[in-house]
Amino acid sequence: FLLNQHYNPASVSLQMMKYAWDNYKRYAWGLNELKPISKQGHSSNLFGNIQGATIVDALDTLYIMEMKEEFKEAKDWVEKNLDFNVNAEISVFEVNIRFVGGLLSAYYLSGEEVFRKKAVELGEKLLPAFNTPTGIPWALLNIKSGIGRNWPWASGGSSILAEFGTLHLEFVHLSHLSGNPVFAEKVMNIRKVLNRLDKPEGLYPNYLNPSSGQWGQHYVSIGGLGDSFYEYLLKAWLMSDKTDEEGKKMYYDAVQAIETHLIRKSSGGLTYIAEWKGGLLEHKMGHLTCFAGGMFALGADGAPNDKTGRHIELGAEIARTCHESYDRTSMKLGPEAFRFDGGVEAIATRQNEKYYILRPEVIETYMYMWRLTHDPKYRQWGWEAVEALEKHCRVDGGYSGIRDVYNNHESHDDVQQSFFLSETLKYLYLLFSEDDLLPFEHWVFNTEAHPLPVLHKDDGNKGENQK
Ligand code: DMJ
Repeated sequence: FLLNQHYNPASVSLQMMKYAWDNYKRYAWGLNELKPISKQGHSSNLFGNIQGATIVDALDTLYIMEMKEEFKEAKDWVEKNLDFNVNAEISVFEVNIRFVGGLLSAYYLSGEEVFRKKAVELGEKLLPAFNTPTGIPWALLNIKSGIGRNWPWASGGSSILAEFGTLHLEFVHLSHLSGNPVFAEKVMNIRKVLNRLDKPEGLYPNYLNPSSGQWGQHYVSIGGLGDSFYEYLLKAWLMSDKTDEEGKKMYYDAVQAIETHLIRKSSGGLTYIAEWKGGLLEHKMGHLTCFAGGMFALGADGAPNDKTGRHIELGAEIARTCHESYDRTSMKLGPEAFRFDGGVEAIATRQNEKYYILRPEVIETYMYMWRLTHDPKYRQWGWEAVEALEKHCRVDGGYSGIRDVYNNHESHDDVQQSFFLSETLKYLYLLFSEDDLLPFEHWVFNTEAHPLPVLHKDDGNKGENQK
């Protein structure tokens, strides 16, 4: 319906946000997520019984899109109902990126004290996760008892790189806003542990045991289990106004190793990032890995040894490959993972890798590439994604994921993920907006697309309202 009207693309993304929000409000208000086909709430065990994930994740998108009434109702809900005094075992990573990140952004954008208070209160609840022999936090924490543990499936009782490595930005801001150095100390210690360890070929394995301080299985990925660790090294440096030399060095060293050992070109000329399993390459790239195009381009400016051009080029090549992964499906939406082996390129071959759950990474990369190059193809590719989302994911009660993007008929998974509102729709809106809306000199986006202000050396302010 939206596509028949002569809206500009930014206002189409706004209308999509309104549709996602209104349906959430109507059928699942106060619950974590919406089931848009069954028209009821969806609860994920990632948040234990903390409620309202969609509300907190969506706050800053509502604010940025100037949906004032909706922002106000979301804020009222947070004030009255967001409660962390619950007996809940939660994922430290998920709660940090969605709840702490969402509250911090809402605070910095709106200046409303309630968000600062709630963010710090939640940050304090997460601190017992760091009570391990090395200070590498547990993946799971009961926020009432303070007892932590790791995912039972993780190699040798390990914590996960992308989980403990994706706390840095939020925890630095928690210290900044609370005046309590403990948060920043906890994440600086994670780096210390990592820097003491030998890294196979300069790569970071996905698994690290928090008791022994030793790597688990030597599996390396720039997608699931690894991804946002690399993102946070770069963004920690950018968020520090480029003073965090340690973060900078760790990032560019890691990219060097990734380029040498994981990045490959297919015979059809598509650049991809493979996975590494104990020295052997699996020629598979996840949808999650597609964020790396934007990351390489964002980091290009500071790349050592005249590598700026190479990093932008890598960003462009990854964007192109990920666009191909969309274009080679019937629905023009990308699969969860695609392969470069057995005679295929950028195509999912396994049934359980053919789903699309409203993920943002490809659109995120288009947004960075657009801002950094202004090549109009990125807006065009973003528009193709809008058309596909409207055609295949929009249902009567909101937006739903798809089980098989190669099929001609939609089989919906009946979940409207909270990151669809916090990331996918925000990145679309930014892709079609002017560059001075949340400019990169002043803001970095956490891995859930929540903007956090750069802590400038000289201004000593708290960054509020630099929108
Ligand atoms: C989000 O929660 C974040 O982007 C995270 O870094 C990866 N997974 C989802 C979106 O796909």
